[in-house]
Amino acid sequence: MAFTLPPLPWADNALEPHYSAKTVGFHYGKHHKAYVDNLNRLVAGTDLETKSLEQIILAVAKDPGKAGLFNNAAQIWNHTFFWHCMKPGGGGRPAGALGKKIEEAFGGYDKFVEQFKAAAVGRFGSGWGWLALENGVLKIVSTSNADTPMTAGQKALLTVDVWEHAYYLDYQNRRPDFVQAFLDHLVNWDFVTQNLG
Ligand code: MN3
Repeated sequence: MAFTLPPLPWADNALEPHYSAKTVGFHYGKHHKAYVDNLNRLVAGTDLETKSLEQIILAVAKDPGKAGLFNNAAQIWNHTFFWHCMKPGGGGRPAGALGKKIEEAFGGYDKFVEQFKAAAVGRFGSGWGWLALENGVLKIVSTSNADTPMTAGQKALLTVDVWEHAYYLDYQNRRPDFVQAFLDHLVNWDFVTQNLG
């Protein structure tokens, strides 16, 4: 198998009560795993078998004939990144240099929260909300379905999955409540700092 399902950075019940073991079980154990299984099937016997996930994503992003490859590769990358964006006891206002950078970029932490929520909650259908870096500037963006900032030349710093499978078991249709809980209780700002480099 060319690709494997990477381990979670925490126990499956570690994010409770904000993100349940049941959601993690389906989201990671079924959805994320399915993207890995699909990609392995799609690359088997092709020259993409030996490429990295990032290489595959960038190679097929603009090729409509390879949407299946792109969707599965990008979803593997997005999900692995998303798990690391959360930690038990996370969330809230980030401290130190990152907090200052966010305040300067968005006019305060509350303004950042407002804009991040608007992007994540306002994404019609399935997709992702992101904090990303473009030419050294912090930006909030949202992407549709499997789309991922690297194909737009942006470096991902933080993401929240707003596909229904990400929150429906815990929050049903209340996407805004999930995004709020993500920001208040789950964000791993240490990981965001690492991504800033
Ligand atoms: Mn998902």
